[in-house]
Amino acid sequence: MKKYVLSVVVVATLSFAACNSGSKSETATSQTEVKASAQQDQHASLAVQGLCEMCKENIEKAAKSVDGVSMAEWNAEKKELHLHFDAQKTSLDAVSKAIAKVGYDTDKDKADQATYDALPACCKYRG
Ligand SMILES: [Cu+2]
Repeated sequence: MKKYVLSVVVVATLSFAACNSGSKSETATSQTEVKASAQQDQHASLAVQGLCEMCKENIEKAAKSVDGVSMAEWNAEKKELHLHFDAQKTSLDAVSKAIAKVGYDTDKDKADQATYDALPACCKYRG
């Protein structure tokens, strides 16, 4: 019985020591890493004009072509693009510009007329 109590004390002391020695900085480092990667993964919404399934494809493809974008989903009813991206690699502005470049207006950037004119007839959201 005494031996059991002793070993509990030893284990407790060891784990206490471990918490207060070398492994402390290791724990702190990995916590920082987790926090940093959580901050990098940003979720954002961007208003993007469009009409049909083809628009959806073009918009999502343009968004995903931007390095650092992990998820892009455009909602045709809300005219809204939902994005997940790595803030260390890209920004909402960069994604917005990539989408405007393929012909779709966002609330940040307007597609130029020539690019818009080249869209299929079903995608002429400007009316
Ligand atoms: Cu379309």
